[in-house]
Amino acid sequence: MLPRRNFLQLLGLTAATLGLGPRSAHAGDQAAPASASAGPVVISTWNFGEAANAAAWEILARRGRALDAVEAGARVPEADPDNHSVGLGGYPDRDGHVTLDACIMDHLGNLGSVACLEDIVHAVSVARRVMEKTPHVLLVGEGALQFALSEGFPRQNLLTAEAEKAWREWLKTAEYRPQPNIERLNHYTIPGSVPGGERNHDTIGILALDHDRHLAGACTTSGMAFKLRGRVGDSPISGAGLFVDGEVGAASATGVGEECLRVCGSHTVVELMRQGRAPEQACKEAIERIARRYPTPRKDLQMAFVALHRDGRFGGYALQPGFSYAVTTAEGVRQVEAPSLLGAT
Ligand code: SD4
Repeated sequence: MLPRRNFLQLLGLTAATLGLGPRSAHAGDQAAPASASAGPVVISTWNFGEAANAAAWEILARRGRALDAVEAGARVPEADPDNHSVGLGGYPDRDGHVTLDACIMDHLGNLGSVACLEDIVHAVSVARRVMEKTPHVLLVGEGALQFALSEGFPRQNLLTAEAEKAWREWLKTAEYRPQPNIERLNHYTIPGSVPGGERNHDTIGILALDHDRHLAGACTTSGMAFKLRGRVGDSPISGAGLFVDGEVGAASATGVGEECLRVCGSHTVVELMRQGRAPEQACKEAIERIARRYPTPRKDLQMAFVALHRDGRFGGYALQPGFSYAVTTAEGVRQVEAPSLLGAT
């Protein structure tokens, strides 16, 4: 009988292609040597992520857990009324209700999520309670609210005057049309606002690697502005808006959640890393999978992924130009403009 290794070689398979044993290097690994960190690292979607990263870094720097770090980071935009796609101040659904989706996951596959949660600012913390205090992984709507209240979370109206004004303005045409990078524009309330300007914020996907080399991730959002009542996006769904595998890496998504859900986007990214792709390359291939559905390039929708390998490498990739993510390491914080599939066309 052939030794197992020779048998696999006969089939053209290696341990790395099977996701076994040490990962072999992919071309992308050499292509992006700058995107690595030897120590702890936290990355989060969009330009506002720096504030979230700072909260996460405080925990990582004192040798705290990645899980605590991503929760602390995600709570920053949730509490920010100027951020119109997360938590307090999020744009409502078309009937005027702010509904939140959130998810948190650790390196051991522990997972908690809430979807369509109303009246509670810190959806990510409710998701963590679901993970730690229930035998379930996902609570929705009224049940999620009742659970949150029973856990002592304060009830609060999340519809700010500014978000309500934007909603009433939208009602005049009531046209539901997701736009690329709307998160960077906030054009409903900040006329003339510059993409990437300081008051422009977005849904957050945040991934961290701690001193113990443990990974965790969180994702929290109020979803697409003026969505149909009851609509749930990718953010609270494991494998779509967020996925963490402690043996491989973590990934998170932002953009039009329906596109991500169709391809189980974050799971795809992690599986590609398992097969040896560098983080950026893994994100690129997931974006290509989304783009392939359309015979002509969709310039009107944005979808992006960020990924963090357990060895400290990270990367991101978007469908459209205009997506950036914040990276914090011991060297400090920086904003990385992600490459995009349609950037050159
Ligand atoms: C959703 N993916 O609910 C979220 C929204 C988002 O940047 O990420 N916006 O579809």
